[in-house]
This record gives sequence, structure tokens and C-alpha cells, in this order.
Amino acid sequence: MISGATVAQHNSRESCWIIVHGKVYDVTEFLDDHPGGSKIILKYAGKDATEEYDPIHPPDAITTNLPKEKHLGPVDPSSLQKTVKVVTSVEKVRKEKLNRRPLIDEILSLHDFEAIAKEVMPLPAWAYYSSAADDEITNRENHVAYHRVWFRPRVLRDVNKVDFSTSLLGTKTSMPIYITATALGKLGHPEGEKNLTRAAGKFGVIQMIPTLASCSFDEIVDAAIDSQTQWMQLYVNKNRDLTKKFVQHAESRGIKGLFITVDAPQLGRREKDMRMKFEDSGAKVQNENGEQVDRNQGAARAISSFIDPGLCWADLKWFKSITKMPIILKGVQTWEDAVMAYDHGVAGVVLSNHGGRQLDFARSGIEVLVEVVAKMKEHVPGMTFPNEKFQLFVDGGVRRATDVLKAVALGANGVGIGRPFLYAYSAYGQEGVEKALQILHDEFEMNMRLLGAQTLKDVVPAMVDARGLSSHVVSVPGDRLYESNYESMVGARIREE
Ligand code: 173
Repeated sequence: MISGATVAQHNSRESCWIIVHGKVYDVTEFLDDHPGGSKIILKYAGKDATEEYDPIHPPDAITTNLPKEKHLGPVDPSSLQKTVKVVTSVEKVRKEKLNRRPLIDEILSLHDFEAIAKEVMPLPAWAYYSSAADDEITNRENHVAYHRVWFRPRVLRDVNKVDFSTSLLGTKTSMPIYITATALGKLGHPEGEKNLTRAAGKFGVIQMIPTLASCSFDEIVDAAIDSQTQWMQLYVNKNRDLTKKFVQHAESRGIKGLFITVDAPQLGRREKDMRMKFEDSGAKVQNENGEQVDRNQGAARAISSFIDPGLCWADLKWFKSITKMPIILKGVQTWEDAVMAYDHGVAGVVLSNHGGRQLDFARSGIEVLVEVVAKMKEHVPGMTFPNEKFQLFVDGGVRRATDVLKAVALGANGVGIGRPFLYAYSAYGQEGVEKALQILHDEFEMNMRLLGAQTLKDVVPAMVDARGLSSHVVSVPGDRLYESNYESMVGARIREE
């Protein structure tokens, strides 16, 4: 057992020990190799770094990356000085607001979770989850695009019973939605992605596990019940051996779909998040010590440096040779690429712009869906949508079951929802995610009735008027709930002394 006092002596660049989950590690020689830079480790030199470490690393990152001889052993817990956490006034206000959250029964829509999460989440988590690329035009367009699709409901169709279950990549799901992949789940809640797994299991909904989850991949799979289906989102590593290991491990653990992200050869600039980082650490001290990595871009940039920008169509053959899982390309944004994906024999595409976090002025998934369906029908005469063999998914901006039903009417097999579930558990834990799924379930039931659809087969193109979808200049009533949650960007400001 190592005493806390001994650890505390190793508090410099010359000798740097840290404590993570009760174990002491000598990271002196690792400092310059740390993808997130040395400065952040040095902040915790001689101290317990667990709290900072947890959201941005899988639990085994330190044990696998550090040679055995640098694992110094357990720290004597009784020797650790109880660190008096300095609670900032911002933190105090946040905690106090947490006690004043509305009862979960008072939450009526996914927008409500966002409104509460914004108030009660740690600021860096809110900045990271809510931020998007550049001027966030695509981020907002993703939601607004659904306002350009209107319904043509049918009447007198006996909607006593309605059934909106379907099957996605061969798995039955209670609703035509799935929980899509989002990174760094523990920023918002200590249980991170497991909140999503457990709620998805209860509701018979599929969860896509992110490559850059805070929980380890196995922890997330272990949190699932037997009958539960999980997919995996893949960032392709420059080191293909590592990618192969990861993919084959996922397959051996029963993952039912491999979603390769193709819209992020480089991570987009999310200025709200970046500005938060400046304010957090003080712009004056940035880039001391000749840091290799630009920490200004936040943890996400640092941990994404392994992603291969050289990934290309020719690689798909290799992926097919290493796995039998269906392969889906996540982040297709034109009909040309959808047709190429089909010709390369993949099982589907996600029409997505990464929640507006990558290329600003990329079009919304729902708009791309319409052109993809039309051009695929030309490409393959007789092909119909939704199609079993080439599945179309859409994500981005979805807040209501009506949004999902519009996508289904236009030919989507299923729709991914990401941020709303993060907000749900950041505000209310697993119970929040369950409530969010229940809200969607209730919305589906009512809207199927109001549309005159007994099953999703009745939700056909004639049920929507999407003529205005590709016109980006239309005036529709504003969405007040959405807009009151949307946080306006602020420009550079003079620092207070
Ligand atoms: O959108 C993201 O933030 C994202 O996909 C990502 C990618 C790499 C590291 C962290 C997050």
C-alpha cells in the first residue's frame, strides 16, 4: 500500500504519479504521449485524477496503455487527505437547481428534458453535448426541416388497435427508432451509456454503442438483457489490426450491426465547446510547455486523433472479409453516395450529418432521404422503400414521433435519436430515458390513430406533403419550445479582470 503522502511528493514533470480508481500509476514517461496533452495530467500530479479521468477514458485505458512496471499498486485509502472540494458558485447554483427539478411526471415532451438538462447539467457536459459545427446552421436546420413536411391524414379506418412495431436489420423493435451513438456518456451522468442500455432493454428498442463511449464496450454489452439487440458505431483506427480486433470482438459479443462513421475524417469545430474550454482553464495559460496537442479544441479532438482520414470505398471489401455483421455507412449525405453504397453491397446507410457537428450547411437527413429514394428507384427499377435489403436510416433534429412518422412515410426503415436521450439521463438518470421512450411510445400511438394508420405499412408517401422540403426559404410558425431551449452563440468578449 502506498500512502497518499508519498504520492503527493511525485507532483512534477520530473516525477509524476497519479491515482485512478484507488491505484497509483507513474505516468512521468507517458506525459508527452498522452493524446490529451501533458498539462491536464500535470494538473493532477500527486493527486487523485479519477473524477477527471472517468468521462473521457474507458476504465481500462490506463492499465492497457501503461507498462506493467508503472502500475505501482493500491493507495492506502486511510492515508488520503479528504480533499475539500472547492465548490464554485456556478456549481452551487447547479446543485440547488437539481433539487428543484420538476417531478418526472411533469415532463411532457423530449423538449422538456432538454430545458431541464440545460439548467442542471455540469456546464462542460452541456457545452459538449449541445454544441455543433461553425454557426450551427445545420444543427438547427435538422429540426426545422421537419417543419416543411406536412401530413395528409386519412379517416374512418378503424384505428382501435394500432401497431407501430417494426424490424430493423432483422431485429424486432417496438418503435421505428433506435438510440444512436453519442460519445462521452459519463459527462452527463456517472452511469453514462448504461442508462441507455437498461432503458432500451425495457422498451425493446435497439441501442447503437459508440466507439468513444465513457463506459467500456463490454460494460455496455454486459448491461443488456438477453433478448436485447445492440449495434456498434465504428470509428476506423489508422491501425487496422486494432480495428479488426474491435470489430471481431463486437461480433463475438453478439452485436447485430456495424455502423461505420463516414462523415468525420476530421472532427468539426464546435465553438460553444471550445469557448467553454477557454473559460474553464483560462486562455492565458494555453499552450505552455510546448504542448503537441492543441487542447483548445477540447477532449473530443484529442481522443479522436486515431481516426483514419484515409478511409475510402476500397476499404469496404476488407470490412466484409473480417465480419459477417451487416455493414451500414453512417453519415451519407447525397444520393450519389447512397447509390455507391448500394453498389458496394452494404446493408444500408444512415442519412445523417452527425447532428450538425461536422460540415455546417450539410443538408438534413430527411431532405436527403427524399432524393435518395427517388434516385435509388431510378437506379434499381422496381425497388420499393422502406426496403429490407438496403435499409435507410435518418437521424438529426428528431424530437417527436411525428418527425419519425414523416421519415417512415418517405421511405426510412428507422430513425436515430441521440441528444434527447442524453438530456433525459443527464437530468433524471435511467428513469429519464425510460420516460423519454414512454413519451415517444404514447406519441406514436396517438399519431398513428390520427393519421389513420393501423401499422407502419399504412404510413405511405401519400400520407405526407413534402413538396417544400428542399426549398430552404419557407415561412412556418416558429417552434417555441425548441427555440427556448436553443442556446444562442456568443462572440468573443473582453475578459473580466
Ligand atoms: O460528435 C462527436 O463529438 C464525436 O463524434 C466524437 C468524435 C471523436 C471523439 C469524441 C467525440
